[in-house]
Amino acid sequence: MRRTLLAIMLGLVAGLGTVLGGCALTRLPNVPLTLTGSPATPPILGPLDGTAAVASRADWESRRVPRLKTLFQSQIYGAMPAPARVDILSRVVLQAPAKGPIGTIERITLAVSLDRPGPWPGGRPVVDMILITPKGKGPFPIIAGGTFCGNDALFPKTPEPQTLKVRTTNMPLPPECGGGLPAFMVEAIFGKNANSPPWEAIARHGYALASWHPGDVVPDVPGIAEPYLAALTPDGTPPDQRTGAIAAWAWTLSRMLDVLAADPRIDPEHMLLWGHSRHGKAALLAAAFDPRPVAVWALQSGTGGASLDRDEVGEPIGAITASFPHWFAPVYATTAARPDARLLDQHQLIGLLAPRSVLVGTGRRDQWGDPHGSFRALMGADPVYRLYGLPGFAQTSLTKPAEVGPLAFYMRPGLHGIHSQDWAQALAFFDRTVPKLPPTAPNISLKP
Ligand code: GTR
Repeated sequence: MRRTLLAIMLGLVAGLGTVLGGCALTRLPNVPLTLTGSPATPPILGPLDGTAAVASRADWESRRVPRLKTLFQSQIYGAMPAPARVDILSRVVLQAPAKGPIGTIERITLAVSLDRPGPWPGGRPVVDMILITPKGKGPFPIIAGGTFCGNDALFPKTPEPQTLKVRTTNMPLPPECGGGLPAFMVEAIFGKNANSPPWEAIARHGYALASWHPGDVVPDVPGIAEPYLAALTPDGTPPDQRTGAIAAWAWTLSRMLDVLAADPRIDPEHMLLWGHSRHGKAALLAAAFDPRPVAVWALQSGTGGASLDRDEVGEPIGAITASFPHWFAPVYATTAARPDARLLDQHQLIGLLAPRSVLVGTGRRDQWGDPHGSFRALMGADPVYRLYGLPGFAQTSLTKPAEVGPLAFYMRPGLHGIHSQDWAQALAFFDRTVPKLPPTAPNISLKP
């Protein structure tokens, strides 16, 4: 009882902090509508760390891609955990609404096998993945990603809550997700889709959705995350390159794709990733290391995501590594005061996704997320796409996303959050850039 009261009080304090933070943020000014800042450096095809400039697409793939993957691990995100076997512990069909476009809602609980036991209950990471498929037979293209408050928050207004017991893991949720802040306030501050993607609209566009809580694998709390990170770090990794939480979450996304790719209802050729903010960083990193996602939508992913870091516009490296030391390899913090020691910037991460589709979303008052730095990161990645004979980043407006090519950017009004218009942009982008199978059910249309 006392623990419950304590949890409620902690939730209220966290909730109040969020409200006050949200109120302070509403005073942030808009960023300009004309681009500011310098081009991304180093040039993406230029010399890197003593190696010669990239001469061709084959040269990019055989020499530069492996070098960049090594450097992103050793300089920023820490060592990626090794691929691992995934076991399906259970599949439970949850009741789907009878009306509307949803066919099934299912909870698939996965366990990932590691070489040695770690601090998770049972010794290995267990993930509750919610899979929502449209009506019809499929196979469906799938959009996969994590949400901040996990699966309980996915169905806020469902009339049959007892049928939607969506969590089996005992890993903690952030305190502000424990009921401290009523859902309507979360939506008012962080947007209608802050915790719950618009799964009906997604299904109407013909996509399945896979959702999970990244805290199931690494709790998003400095200090508390460390034993989990230590357990995921490959043997022999230098301590300053231990796996960071973003790398761990990215690796888990790949383990989810392992399961989804083997599911007959899912089209393995059309798997897409999405993520907001810290989870947008993880979605980009996952696709940089895993060739299977054909498209990524990163919303307000900022520093360590789709924004350039070297210019220190938006969230500085010193600030992000002080607040969230568990997200990155410890070595990343040491470059905060030494911009010259940095070999990389985030346009090179986006370049690793070529030739696949990338949509970068930003908010005009989300200065911390650095909208202009994200636009310049896409410009910096463009030459790699051109090696593939693609139009690259064919966009000049900061607000109107490109209508051709695999790279696009948008800047909507407002702050940090996930609004219906963000998902509308993402679905329009996915519909445009990801050719889908013809619909298998007569009642599903692929267009809005
Ligand atoms: C902020 C952090 C950002 C961003 C954001 C989020 O506090 O500074 O880098 O990731 O959290 O994930 O909502």
